[in-house]
Amino acid sequence: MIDLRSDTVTRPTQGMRRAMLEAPVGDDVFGEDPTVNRLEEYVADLLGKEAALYAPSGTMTNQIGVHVGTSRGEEVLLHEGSHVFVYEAGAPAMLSSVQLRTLSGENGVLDPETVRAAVRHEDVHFPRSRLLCLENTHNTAGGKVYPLEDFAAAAATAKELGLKVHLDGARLFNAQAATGVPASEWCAHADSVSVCSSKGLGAPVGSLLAGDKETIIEARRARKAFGGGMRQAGIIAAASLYAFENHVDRLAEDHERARNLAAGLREAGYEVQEPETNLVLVAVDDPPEFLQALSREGVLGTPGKPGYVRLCTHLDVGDEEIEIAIQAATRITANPIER
Ligand code: TLP
Repeated sequence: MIDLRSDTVTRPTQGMRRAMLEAPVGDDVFGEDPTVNRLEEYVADLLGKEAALYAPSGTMTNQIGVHVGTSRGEEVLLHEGSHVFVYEAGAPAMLSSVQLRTLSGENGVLDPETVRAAVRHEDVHFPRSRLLCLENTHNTAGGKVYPLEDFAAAAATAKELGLKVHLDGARLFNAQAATGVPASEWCAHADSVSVCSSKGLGAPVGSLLAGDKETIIEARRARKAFGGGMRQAGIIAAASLYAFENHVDRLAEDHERARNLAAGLREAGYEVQEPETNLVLVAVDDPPEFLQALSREGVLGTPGKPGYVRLCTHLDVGDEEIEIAIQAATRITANPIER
């Protein structure tokens, strides 16, 4: 099977496994795991933040970001297709008792005026608007980069109106690879930033939340409350550290393969959104049926935004797999699915 469902499906490389085997460990709840401490410092530096916190998943680091950025009963503004809203099982309501207000914007980008119009004025009837969540790259938009200027403008408007800003940067290094803009440039406009080592960077598990020292002290408490305090976590943190040290630059290869996949599918007659990073959105009449047909041909994908399927390139697919995937999709167009 050629698995293009997500960049989360990768297996640890030999080098990564060796780093895990050799990692010095300690009890991280006591703050005594040298590998976790090294990882947190490394990522904080990389993102230009004072501190960072290691956690099991991007969902958890996003939810910790929501938790430390809000109080009970407040409102979070975010794009209607954002991961925090669509794919996190209603966690902001469950874990932080906050309300979400979704906004529209092309490619996951929020116009500053849309943000301004959504911020509530002080009135006893209204929840207080407290946090703006932005996502880069934007998953449901098809891996679109949030242009730095637009990001800075939305964040500046939020701050002017007294809101904090959280960045879901699960694939932030894909944005860096696609544009040459250092990840830290986006982070400079956010109070908290979540990044994942388990997406394109290829680690088996692990995300980090970065921010100023005070934010991360609070985040550490929230991580414990959410059940994310881990003990000899260095054994897995070593994989994340290896991923950040070795797999950031190679993301450009995934992007090139995504472009090749898009070109091949177009040649086969599909309508494909031009990928900016490693996610390819293909328009099909009936996504579930198409995915079934594709899987019978040995290729896996997932549903994308309505009317699209998503195919994702990653560390475990090379040029040959991309070629095979194109051939598989071409066979399906040659034999239209019966309805
Ligand atoms: N996204 C997964 C699925 O949950 C949809 C995927 O396959 O793309 N933020 C963004 C933008 C994400 O895409 C994801 C994972 C997360 C956060 C959550 O990360 P995990 O899976 O570590 O909780």
